[in-house]
Amino acid sequence: IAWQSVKTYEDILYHKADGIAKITINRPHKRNAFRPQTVFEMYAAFTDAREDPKIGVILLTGAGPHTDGKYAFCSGGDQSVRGEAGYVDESGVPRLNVLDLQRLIRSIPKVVIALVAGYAIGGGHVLHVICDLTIAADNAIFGQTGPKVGSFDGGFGASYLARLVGQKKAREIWFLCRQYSAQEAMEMGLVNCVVPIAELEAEGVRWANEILDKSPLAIRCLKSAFNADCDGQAGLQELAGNATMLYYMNEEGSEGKSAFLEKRDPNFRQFPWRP
Ligand code: 2NE
Repeated sequence: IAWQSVKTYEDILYHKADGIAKITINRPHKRNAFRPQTVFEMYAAFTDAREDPKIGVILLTGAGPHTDGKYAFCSGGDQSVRGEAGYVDESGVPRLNVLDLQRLIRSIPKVVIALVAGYAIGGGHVLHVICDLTIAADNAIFGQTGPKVGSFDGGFGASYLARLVGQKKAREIWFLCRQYSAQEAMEMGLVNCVVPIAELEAEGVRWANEILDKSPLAIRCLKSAFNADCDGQAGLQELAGNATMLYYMNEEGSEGKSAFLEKRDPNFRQFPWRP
């Protein structure tokens, strides 16, 4: 696949090719831990991919290996910039802006696939949990560290994780802070498949291409339907927003707008009351 660089960032790489966007966290010296700047850049790249009608699938991955030979997807918040009330950006403001990114990944009406090589730990683990699908390399290592390092993610990081692996396993993951192999992750339903590290990206592209052959509107509605099951009113808003979009796209919805603009009464009697 002939990746084209979209824009140069400090902490991430952003590429596109043939309907696929690829966002790579590029801080291998920190096991791809994110600082606020990293998250701002990821948010911008995800927003660009969302707005691009040619893009249907977004791959999220981590650069590597580092010079010590180790791989990482992401090791969570950069503890070296953690201040009194979050992770401190260059202007000195502490924030937890990864929570905004989590919501964007979850609600973006395209398929987001995490490609995990090496560590997916802490807030980095939550990022793969949020993605629609996860393809793990055989060297992937999964785990939460919050209670060990004085943090926790009680949002999607706890509740959605429990939807994936069940309550008992999710509590084990958070309360014991163990690390799990790719095979263990597969057995607990945390990932979709495990492939040799050398095949990770190619497998991601293969899955993306299978998805790109499918109906964009069907995938869009399915994603929001899966979200609606867990996301309360925000989930219903997404699902209903798609219903509104489809209504705008058909003749019956357009009749209301046309009648208003043409200063006439709408003729809704021409449309059937379907069973
Ligand atoms: C990821 C892990 C298990 C890797 O271990 P290992 O032994 O392979 O590497 P090492 O030596 O620990 O790390 C290599 C370099 O990366 C830095 C380290 O400090 C080290 O730097 P140098 O000594 O070479 O200079 N590094 C790794 N992770 C970092 C991090 N998160 N922040 C800053 N520097 C990091 C091992 O490194 C590990 O356990 N990392 C910490 C994982 C962690 O606890 N993450 C934060 C969880 S809290 C969170 O992410 C969060 C949240 O809970 C809620 C909201 C937002 C964020």
